[in-house]
Amino acid sequence: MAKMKLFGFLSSPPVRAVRLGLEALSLEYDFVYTNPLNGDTRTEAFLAMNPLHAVPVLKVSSLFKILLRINVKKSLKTSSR
Ligand SMILES: N[C@@H](CCC(=O)N[C@@H](CS)C(=O)NCC(=O)O)C(=O)O
Repeated sequence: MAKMKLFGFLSSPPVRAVRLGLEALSLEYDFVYTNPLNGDTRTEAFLAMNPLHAVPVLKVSSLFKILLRINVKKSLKTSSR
């Protein structure tokens, strides 16, 4: 599975929250320094990932998305019992 990529900068509380979550789950990821104050979120490439031009953005593989979906469905099933 391709390594996840977290786009953001560490002064951003939402970016730090995602980072904490990834670290807590011991998930491997690459951190891609992306600072909205420098215009990094207004590039064509970034806007294709997030038209709202904000960080954090977590880029994951299609396989990870499928597994996440299965896990969410499983959790919903379990919590409705
Ligand atoms: N609702 C978003 C908000 C994210 C957000 O506000 N990010 C700020 C940095 S803390 C940002 O990238 N702002 C740049 C912009 O909106 O252009 C979340 O919680 O993930």
